[in-house]
Amino acid sequence: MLKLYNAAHSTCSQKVRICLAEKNLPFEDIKLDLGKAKEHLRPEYLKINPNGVVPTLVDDGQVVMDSSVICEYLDEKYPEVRLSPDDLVERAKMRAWMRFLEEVPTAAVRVPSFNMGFLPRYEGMDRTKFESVESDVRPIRKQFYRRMGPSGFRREDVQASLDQIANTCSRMQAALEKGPWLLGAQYSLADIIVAPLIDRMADLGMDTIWRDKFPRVTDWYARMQARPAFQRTFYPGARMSEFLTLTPAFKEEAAQ
Ligand SMILES: N[C@@H](CCC(=O)N[C@@H](CS)C(=O)NCC(=O)O)C(=O)O
Repeated sequence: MLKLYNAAHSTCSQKVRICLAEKNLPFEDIKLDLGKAKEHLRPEYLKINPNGVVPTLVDDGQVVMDSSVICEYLDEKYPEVRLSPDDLVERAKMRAWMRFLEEVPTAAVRVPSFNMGFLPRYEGMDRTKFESVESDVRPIRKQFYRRMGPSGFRREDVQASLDQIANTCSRMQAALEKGPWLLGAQYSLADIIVAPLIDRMADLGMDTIWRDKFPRVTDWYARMQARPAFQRTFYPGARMSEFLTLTPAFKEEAAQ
């Protein structure tokens, strides 16, 4: 039996949930509260994922971490529904997309997400308290939280993130010339892994980044949203805007 430790709104969890749904794999859905309860930082969870992040997959007692790694693992272990090309060169292209998506937009999307969604949690907290209860308790995110601090990322940081997301959309627009998917005819893990990032930006009201400039991204996103696996992943409560009051700050940069 597969077990997935995850959070409803976590983009990295959503990547794996889409993959599981595409493959019709049943799993035990273990939800962790990443907010007040910080269940992902408890000793019992850190034993299985020392990074203190979600998702983590446990397959028959074996732990697999990191969303992209989990997706590749699932695709290799359960090949009935294939989400990777057979051709080695095409598969290398998919992996190059995956590395790019981890390095560039996955990291970039965190910045507006935190500024617009999570910041109200820290309102009125001084830096010393913030560092002891929020940043320094996170095994791999201490520096990220310190950079944000209790009053949020600076405008330059937000702008740099939005530039990286625009860069991602520009690459998608070029790749989708052959379409309908990033690798052409073949729907793959590359589409799955970028989908929650695009969905988060849309949820934050920042689809202005691609709406006029990169119309193939708009069409691709509509194709993604029409897939049953996407709909199963984004159940009610899976979007930030449903449970947080988003601060409108920095929206104007996206519109430029
Ligand atoms: N490289 C990891 C990153 C996972 C990650 O950053 N997860 C976020 C949610 S999307 C998290 O658990 N954050 C916890 C925190 O900020 O303390 C993966 O792809 O699984």
